[in-house]
Amino acid sequence: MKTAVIILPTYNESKNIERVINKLQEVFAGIKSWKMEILVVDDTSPDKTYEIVQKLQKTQHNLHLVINKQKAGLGGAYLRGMAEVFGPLKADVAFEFDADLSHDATKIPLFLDKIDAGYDMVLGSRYISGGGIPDDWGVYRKFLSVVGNLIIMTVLTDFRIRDWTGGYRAITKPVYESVKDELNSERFMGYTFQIGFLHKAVRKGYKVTEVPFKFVDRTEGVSKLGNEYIKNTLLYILKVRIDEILNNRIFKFAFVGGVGTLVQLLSLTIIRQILPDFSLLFLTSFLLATLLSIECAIISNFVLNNLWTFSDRKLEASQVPSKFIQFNLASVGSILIQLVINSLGEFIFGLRHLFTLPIIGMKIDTGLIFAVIGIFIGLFWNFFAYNKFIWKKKK
Ligand SMILES: Nc1nc2c(ncn2[C@@H]2O[C@H](COP(=O)(O)OP(=O)(O)O)[C@@H](O)[C@H]2O)c(=O)[nH]1
Ligand SMILES: [Mg+2]
Repeated sequence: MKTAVIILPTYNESKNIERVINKLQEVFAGIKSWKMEILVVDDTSPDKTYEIVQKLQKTQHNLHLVINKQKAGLGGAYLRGMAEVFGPLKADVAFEFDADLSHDATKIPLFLDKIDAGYDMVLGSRYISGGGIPDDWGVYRKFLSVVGNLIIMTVLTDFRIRDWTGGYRAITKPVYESVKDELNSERFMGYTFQIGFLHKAVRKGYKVTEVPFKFVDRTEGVSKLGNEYIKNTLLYILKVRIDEILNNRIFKFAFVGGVGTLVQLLSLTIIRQILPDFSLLFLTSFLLATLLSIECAIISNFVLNNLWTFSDRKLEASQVPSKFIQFNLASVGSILIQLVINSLGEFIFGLRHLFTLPIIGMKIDTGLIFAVIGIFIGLFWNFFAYNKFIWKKKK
């Protein structure tokens, strides 16, 4: 039989802890196909929450307790708890659960059903049908929670998950194992832990789903959630999103292409200044300078793509000469593609004026349209050729 452990992080929850534990045990009584346990992670609460737990442990044998000497924040408490749950307690699933009775324990079997159905992580959600936030929350708090989640979804461009900030979750061991090392840092010790954990799990492709529940405000004790949470969350999502964009292969490819264009323009200017005027049959100094500047751009593209865009598939020194020739051929291919498309446009439509852009007065004609189409198809070809021939995925 599989084991699930409910982790209760506590800091000054002496008025709630016994009721939560009793409530959980009541729900456990109805669960037949899982072995259910509880782990309280207390940061030596000044109100001695841990002493109440120690007293309950005398009669409840599925109740465990970890005491941190120092206050480690919510993330710190959960990481400590999960290390215990998936280590010594040898469990399959860890639940995150607030000790203040805000989370509806009767939903636990629904979480377990989802895990049994093959999901890697299940989230308690206030923002899907059947879920909810308290009616008596002030406008500001409702706004913050709803808009906060919308901002997170937008910045992370992921709308499949509706409740990113909730603290009621079931996590399977593989998710924990693959995410934990990236979270063991100062930055994730507070409430940012929740969004950081979920974001990493989603990006690694784990199957995540939501179960609705109605959030109930705590009646005893105080919330430890502060304003720094809002700031940290915003900083976190912006930072990871920028990182993701900068690390995107298409972005790098486009950036390297832009650098290549600059290299080409600059080298054309320089070469034309140092090259004496000459004309040999078809080869003029202008044509030679143009060809040389294109080659400079090709070299720049080759080097930067190798070191950056495809750094994960970097070429061996011995491959460089033949791959460089292939790279040149691919570039010639892209020029040919553009020539063909431009010519087709010219033959089929002729050079026709279409419209004039307002304000800047630029004339748009069919030639320009086909040039743009040609450039895009050429780029598409380049990216395809790089992926398929030059920096082939290593097997
Ligand atoms: N061990 C530990 N638990 C914490 C810490 N901060 C908050 N908690 C617990 O985490 C849960 C959620 O915190 P709470 O203040 O209710 O946050 P809110 O529900 O978002 O307002 C509660 O059970 C708290 O006692 C901490 O630094 N250490
Ligand atoms: Mg709470």
